[in-house]
Amino acid sequence: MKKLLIATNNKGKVKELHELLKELDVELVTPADINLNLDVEEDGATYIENASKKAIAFAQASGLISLADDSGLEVDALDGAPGLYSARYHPKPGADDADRRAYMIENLKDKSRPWTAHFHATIAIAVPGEDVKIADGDCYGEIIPEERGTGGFGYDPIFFMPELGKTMSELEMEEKNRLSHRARAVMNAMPILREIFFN
Ligand code: ITT
Repeated sequence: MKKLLIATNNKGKVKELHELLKELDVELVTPADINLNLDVEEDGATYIENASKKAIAFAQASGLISLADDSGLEVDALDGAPGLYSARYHPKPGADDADRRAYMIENLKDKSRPWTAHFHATIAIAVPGEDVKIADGDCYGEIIPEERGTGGFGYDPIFFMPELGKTMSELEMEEKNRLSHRARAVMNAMPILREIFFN
């Protein structure tokens, strides 16, 4: 069976992508499965550049078809920040997801609500020796000042989805995987993946 490497070091993404990519019916492999320890510097100016860089680096290091995700949270009252820099959105090195959520709320507290925001995900697929293929997805909601829920990762506990009356952390994984930016990006990537693996 052909293999697809889920090219990310983020455990939350690995879990979600594993579920989302199951229906493709190829063998899914994580960096840990093949003892691959690779940290790619994310110095691109766009999600596409960073996702492509990660997918290419993992494909080159493993020889496997590789799928990377570059994503972020864009908050309107913060002029689209942290966006591309969502994983590093804190002045102190060593900060974790909880520190970043608290920092975001601190930066928003004097701005009028609702704090509308959206998640964006760009997926890049690298086939060794071929051009990178891209797909993306978005998910709209708002930031709330208190944490709710225990699921997901990153900014999920403060990302509220008004039409559901729940934060992303309060969704079952199956529900997040129908509605999220990453779910939409994977859905848009499916025809590309089917072409790569089955044509
Ligand atoms: P890899 O590069 O190894 O994939 P990373 O965490 O560094 O892992 P990104 O550079 O794409 O990945 O950073 C995206 C950040 O955006 C992530 O660390 C979270 O803080 C946030 N984020 C992305 N998707 C999210 C989601 O579904 N729920 C909550 N936060 C999310």
